Amino acid sequence: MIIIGEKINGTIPTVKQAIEQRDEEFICNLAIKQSDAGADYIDVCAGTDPKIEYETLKWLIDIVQSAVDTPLCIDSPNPKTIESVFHYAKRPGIINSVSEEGNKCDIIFPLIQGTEWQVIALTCDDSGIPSDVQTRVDITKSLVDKAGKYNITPNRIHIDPLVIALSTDNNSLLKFMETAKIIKKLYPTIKITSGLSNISFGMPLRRVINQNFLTLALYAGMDSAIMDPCNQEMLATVLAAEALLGRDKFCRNYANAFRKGKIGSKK
Ligand code: THG
Repeated sequence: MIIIGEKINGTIPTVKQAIEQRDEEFICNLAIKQSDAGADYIDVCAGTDPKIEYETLKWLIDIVQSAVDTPLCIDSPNPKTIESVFHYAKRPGIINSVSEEGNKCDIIFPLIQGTEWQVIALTCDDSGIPSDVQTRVDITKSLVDKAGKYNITPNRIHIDPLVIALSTDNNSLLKFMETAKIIKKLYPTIKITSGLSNISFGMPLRRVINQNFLTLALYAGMDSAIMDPCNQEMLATVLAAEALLGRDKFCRNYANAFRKGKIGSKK
């Protein structure tokens, strides 16, 4: 599974403080720790007031790139912000995200046309986040069609079906699995992605729900996830699930991660 490290996000209180204090070392450490833990991409999200989002995101991008070679996942709700910081990225990464909301597609797709950049596409539109499978599939089709006009092929698209909290919709995971199945049948090379913590909102023992969600979502064909790779329990769940699903020859990744102390070395 492709791991997108989530920890450089201004909505996390300690990161917000580091941003306010322009604490480069703190951000640098988060980049190195996630990269060492196995992050394939580093998500960078300013999470600030839109007025200072551009300068904050540029600052974060510069620090991450000075610390690690891991490609970025540029995370902003504002396509104009993404457009303005895009050229500071040294290597192709992932844009997080595009959707059917407003004019997002018209800005993001031309931006990555002819590049190796990938994009996370959320299944939402101007009427919000759908809770049913069919609307998610319909939005996916529309997004893939629009991307195709810029020669952006499905293998560069990660569909994020925007999982609703299980406490709000008891069929949330089942709908995620059904959505993933239909989308993969339509576009065999497309990727399915998700954040891993929305599912457990409002429930006790959130980590247990998150880990079980991860296992079942992997079985349903999830290809990438926005997660904390420094969370050893979560990383162990990824590696265990992949081994159990026959995606880890001789269980080598699982065994190596244990041997190197990436899993099982602390509680
Ligand atoms: N989909 C897409 N992008 C997203 C999300 C998504 N970007 C933002 C968010 N959801 C994913 N990012 C985070 C970042 C931090 C946390 C949760 C989601 C978080 N972190 C805690 C911390 O660092 O203190 C705990 C981390 C842990 O150990 O598990 O809560 O859904 N496309």
